[in-house]
Amino acid sequence: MTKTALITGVTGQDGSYLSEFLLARGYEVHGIIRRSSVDYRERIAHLEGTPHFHLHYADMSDSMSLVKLVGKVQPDEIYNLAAQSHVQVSFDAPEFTADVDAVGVLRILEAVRTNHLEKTCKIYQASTSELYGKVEEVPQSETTPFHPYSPYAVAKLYGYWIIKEYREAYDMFCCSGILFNHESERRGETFVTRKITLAAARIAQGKQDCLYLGNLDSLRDWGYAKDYVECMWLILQHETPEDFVIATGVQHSVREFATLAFHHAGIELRWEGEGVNEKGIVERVNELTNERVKVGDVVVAVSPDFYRPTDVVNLLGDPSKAKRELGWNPQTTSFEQLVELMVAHDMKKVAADDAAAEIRKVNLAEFLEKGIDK
Ligand code: NAP
Ligand code: G4F
Repeated sequence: MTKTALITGVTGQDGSYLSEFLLARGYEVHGIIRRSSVDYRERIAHLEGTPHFHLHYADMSDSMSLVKLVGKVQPDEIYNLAAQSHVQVSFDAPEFTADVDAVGVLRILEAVRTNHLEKTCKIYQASTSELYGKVEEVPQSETTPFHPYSPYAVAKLYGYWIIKEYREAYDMFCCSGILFNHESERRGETFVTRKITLAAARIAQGKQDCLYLGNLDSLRDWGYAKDYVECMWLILQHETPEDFVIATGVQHSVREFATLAFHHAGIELRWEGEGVNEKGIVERVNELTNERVKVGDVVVAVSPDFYRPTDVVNLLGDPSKAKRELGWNPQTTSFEQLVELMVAHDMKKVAADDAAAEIRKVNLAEFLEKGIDK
């Protein structure tokens, strides 16, 4: 029997990998897109027009569009991935973040109930390690208390609890995957990993002088997005509806990520100074590095513009339950392989892009992340 899946957030990093994963398993895949003045659907462009892949206009802030679409598609599984997913942006747009990331989850649940699908349609909710926030223990597991530490995390906490509530109140098969950070070649360009891999590639090719970052000490448990979408599916195939932590169980700092990324781009870094005065300085370059890059150049600096009002600094997941009950391997792609594949991708991308366009992109990315009033 062909299964039908509905994915919200299909144009995002995870939505694109999940679409590929489900199509390969014979699913009929429907995705929600929202109207914008530019049609930027780079991550799913290769899927558009292929059989079994369908796109529909709707919006997480518009209940009626969701009710009508769920009724039309009659999904067996809904993957609710749509969100305003940038933590720093949630401080600038907290109300929008709450509407989409919190009430949006409720709208999906009610759309399923309104269409009388609550006994047949399973729902996956994209929950997050940000719920642990100002962490109360390390590592974090399914039993660790939550302490959300941003408007994004508070909105996602509502999503987590409303999923649990509908599971208990209406006996629905709805679950949260508490996913730790997962990255890829398709990661948005203002998340720290992709910002670093793109900048390392641009600097090595003489197209950018310096990368400005915020808190270099922040610790994350970084996995590969392509490995993580498998878990979303496994969670919905599990016999009983339960919540799962999905993580690698390995932790690194932003500084370590940057050191390794520059290494793969051909630049060895040494670090000098502390806090806002810390600098990443070129120690050695390989023979492929652009001649503009000299030993002693400062290529990484700290800018307080990228500090957050409250920052989550110690995330490390314990994936034991997912390993045991879902048979999932958290080490399919190691941290070292992840950094290498992201840098290799961005070295090619930057080489192919026109230099002037690259400089415009650096300026735009910094402008967008700093916010217009900073
Ligand atoms: P992403 O790349 O930022 O994608 C977010 C998706 O949500 C995009 O398709 C976006 O559409 C869509 N969206 C945003 N607002 C919407 C609205 N009002 N109506 C309809 N669609 C809307 O995020 P991701 O990294 O793939 O993450 C997927 C989900 O997992 C998110 O819920 C995120 O919060 C959560 N999560 C991510 C991580 C991680 O490390 N990646 C970890 C834990 C949890 P546009 O393309 O039109 O903007
Ligand atoms: O890459 P980030 O922006 O990701 P963050 O805040 O951890 O959120 C991501 O992962 C969550 C799962 O834990 C998801 F729920 C969420 O949707 C998103 O996908 O920042 C990572 C860390 C932070 O501590 C930040 O302060 O890196 C630090 N950082 C240091 N310099 C920076 C920068 N972050 C960004 N974005 N830009 C910087 O220049």
